[in-house]
Amino acid sequence: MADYQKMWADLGMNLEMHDILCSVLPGAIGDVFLSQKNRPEKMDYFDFVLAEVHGVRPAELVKFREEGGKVFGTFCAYVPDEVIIAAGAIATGLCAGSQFWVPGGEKYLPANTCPLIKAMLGARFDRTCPFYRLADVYIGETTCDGKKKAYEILGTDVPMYVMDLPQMKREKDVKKWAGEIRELKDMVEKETGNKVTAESLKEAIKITNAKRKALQRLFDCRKGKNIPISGTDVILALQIAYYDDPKRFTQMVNTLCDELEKRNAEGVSVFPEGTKRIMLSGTPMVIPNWKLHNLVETSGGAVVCEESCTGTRYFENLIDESGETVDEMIDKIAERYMKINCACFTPNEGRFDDIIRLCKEHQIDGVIDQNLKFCQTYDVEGYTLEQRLKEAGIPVLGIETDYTDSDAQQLKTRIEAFIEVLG
Ligand code: BJ8
Repeated sequence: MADYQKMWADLGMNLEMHDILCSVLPGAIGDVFLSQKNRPEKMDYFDFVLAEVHGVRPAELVKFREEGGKVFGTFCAYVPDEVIIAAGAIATGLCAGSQFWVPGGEKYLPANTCPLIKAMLGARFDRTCPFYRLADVYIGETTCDGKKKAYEILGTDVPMYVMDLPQMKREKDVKKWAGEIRELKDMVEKETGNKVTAESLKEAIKITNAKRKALQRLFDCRKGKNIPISGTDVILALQIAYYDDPKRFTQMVNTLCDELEKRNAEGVSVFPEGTKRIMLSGTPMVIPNWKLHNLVETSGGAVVCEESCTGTRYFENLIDESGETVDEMIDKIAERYMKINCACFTPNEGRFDDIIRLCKEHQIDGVIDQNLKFCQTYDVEGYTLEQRLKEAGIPVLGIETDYTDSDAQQLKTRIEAFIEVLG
């Protein structure tokens, strides 16, 4: 990584501790990404963003703020970036996927809390992540109980705004979410001093829909027998989606897709013929959590689909672009976001239907349903998911894990055995 010491110091980061975090990154990139054979050339952009993860994009955000711009940090796929973009601000993901931040979070939270939540608090309070320093306002949401309560603690250190997400999907719930988005708009307008107009919101919807279409195209490239890209590379792109400039990201994903479509036409695959096609479903895998992808793809499988918020839940369903007034557009935004099937909702039948549909579309041989330790909603939902997949004749392996490597060998053995019985 280039020298960003001054920027990090100016952001009030703990430089000593941050150096430790940065020192492990080159090794991880080499082991997980660069060691893969026959990678698409256009992954070079995503490799660069990863290598400079705490440098290039934070520097852009610093400049944006110096020019008077506001940055909003988000933690969930339900929070609509459109409203933030329409107010001339920047949205950046803040979910944390490294064990490095977990002990810091455990100073504030019970040990039996989901690692994603513990890492969120560790990243903020240890002052080792520039994105957490750069966001002017954090936007939380009432999804799982752990996150809700953690936002109260974060709110002691940073301006925290929480959206009240319904837990059911009746018509009145969609209306309620539209009301929450209207209030978010008011808050963002007040913070930025900019008005969200029909023109700016229409443009923002076009920007995010284009991003969704590019990601759908990327996943479409993985539906045929030929596998032009590893799941390990795809998960990296999805993780970067939460941080990068949306227009640039869309362009880079489309450029990657041009190469992948060419590879498919020419039969260029990153895996030998007959490699078992795996779907990873469940809790999100946020940067830098590549643990399961790496395990599956070094155990004889290929990940060809992710049903998660770092997967299809992030980009499926476009926003209907027919709205003309701000009010109409907010209704359309709410309708689209309420189609995301998170296990925080009850009932959540749509998620089972989605997974079975995706299994067919991606010609899946087996599903690995991953649950981050202590995530109750996905854990409990795993029971019904398993039943549904069995009824549909799709083999499934349930896995519970965290951000440590302590279970890696045991998981590898289980994954190898699962792939072997897929025949
Ligand atoms: S829409 S999946 S991004 S809430 S894994 S913190 S649920 S205990 S991340 Fe999520 Fe939004 Fe749902 Fe997606 Fe809680 Fe579970 Fe941890 Fe989770």
